[in-house]
Amino acid sequence: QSDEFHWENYLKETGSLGAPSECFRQSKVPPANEFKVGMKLEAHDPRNMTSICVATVVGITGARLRLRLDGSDNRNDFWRLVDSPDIQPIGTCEKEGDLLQPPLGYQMNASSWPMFLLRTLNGSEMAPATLFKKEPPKPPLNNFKVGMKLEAIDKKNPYMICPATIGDVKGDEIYITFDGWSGAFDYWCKYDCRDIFPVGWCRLTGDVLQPPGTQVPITKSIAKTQSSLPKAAPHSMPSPQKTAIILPTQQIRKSSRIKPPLHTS
Ligand code: MLY
Repeated sequence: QSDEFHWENYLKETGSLGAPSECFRQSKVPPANEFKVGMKLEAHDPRNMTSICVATVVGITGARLRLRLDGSDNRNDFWRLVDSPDIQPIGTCEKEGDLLQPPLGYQMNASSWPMFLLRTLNGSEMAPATLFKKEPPKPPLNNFKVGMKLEAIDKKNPYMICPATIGDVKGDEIYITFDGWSGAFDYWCKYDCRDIFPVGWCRLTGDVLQPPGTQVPITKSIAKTQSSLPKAAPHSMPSPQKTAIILPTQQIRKSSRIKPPLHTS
């Protein structure tokens, strides 16, 4: 279909480049996802990272698992890569002399936890250890540059992976901006954050890549002309992505969604 998102065209249209895969803490070949819905594992409670809980795989999306903590409700699902250090096989906790904890917001009486645990694990399918992949090493340095494109998790809607641009770089931190969206979803993270991926990640893993937003026009990168200018005080110039040059394809995309004006006769 013609209005589908294609990185190749998009990079050309925006005059931008994808951040090199060596910039990311991700495997060059994405890890295989061999988990199945219904399998159980141990996971750090995202709302209380020091406690390790039982989780069930409730969905598979690319190299990620949609997880739900046993004893919790369905409104606190979270997503983890199969090579995330936050997940491990059932039994790991016990082997290390720890106890599996009830999740934050455990719905039943705390005294019922030991029996609940017994019942939830009894007869369940436990994900075998071979499905858990080793976390890739950190790249030694932050090599991201302003203007580079990538795929990034929208932390406010963590099932979504979206086209994004490096908006700023400060030491080990990078600023993730979402293409076509006004700043509301942007965030700072470490360069070795596991929530960001090189261009093409979703195509390789089979995860869903969202199309860019249509809130603000997609702008053509002028990073080259910027860097050739004499260095000015930081923040005295608009950042490259904020300089609006509406691209033809974006106009087409927008016009197909334009609502009729209220005063039409
Ligand atoms: N329902 C939300 C989704 C916004 C997602 C923005 N991400 C992709 C940057 C909304 O429309 O506001």
